[in-house]
Amino acid sequence: MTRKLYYTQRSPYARKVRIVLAEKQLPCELVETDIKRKSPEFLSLNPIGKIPVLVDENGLTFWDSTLIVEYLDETYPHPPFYPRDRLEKLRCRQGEELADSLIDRVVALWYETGKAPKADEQLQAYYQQEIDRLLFVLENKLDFSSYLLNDQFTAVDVAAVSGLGYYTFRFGKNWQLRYPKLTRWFERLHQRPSLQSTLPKA
Ligand SMILES: N[C@@H](CCC(=O)N[C@@H](CS)C(=O)NCC(=O)O)C(=O)O
Repeated sequence: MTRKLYYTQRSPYARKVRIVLAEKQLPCELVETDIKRKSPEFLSLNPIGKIPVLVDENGLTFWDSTLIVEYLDETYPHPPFYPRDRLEKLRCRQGEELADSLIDRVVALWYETGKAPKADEQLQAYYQQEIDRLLFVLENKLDFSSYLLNDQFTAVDVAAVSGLGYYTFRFGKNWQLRYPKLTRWFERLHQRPSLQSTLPKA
């Protein structure tokens, strides 16, 4: 059976999984999914109705990007995206959660920006403030290490670069004027084929 990922091309959550699949060199059929009109087949895979959803080569179904990344890492340990030490792994999961909340805020800001007939400016300002606060936290994480958790490319970097990639795709590169360490980290990560092959497209 072919491994399948239900996704949308621009989704930053799905991009987390696509980066990990590419880094681990795991072939996967990508199934573009209409999340505005969800098919009964798709809802039978994920009753929450969100992408990404992974159906593995044995027909096992997983959803939620973080759980899929963890499943892939445990099943195909090379290269690793979580530390093996229990407490270090929890710290990594926590960092990933922080980066996921950046994704949540960027997606919410984009949604609010395009809202007809009029966006709620107060809400937009709130999301923007939250994004700036989280970027500052991430910037400070690069004070003592070359990646966000330690000196290795982990699930924290995967989630954060997917979030920042989506922020850049929707709102441009202005954030780079304020966050020099994140900018260097972002540009360095984008030299990887797994990042280049998963860029969101207009
Ligand atoms: N916590 C979920 C979030 C996934 C998510 O929100 N996906 C969006 C697309 S970027 C979605 O499917 N939205 C459809 C909906 O909410 O109806 C994960 O990490 O997988």
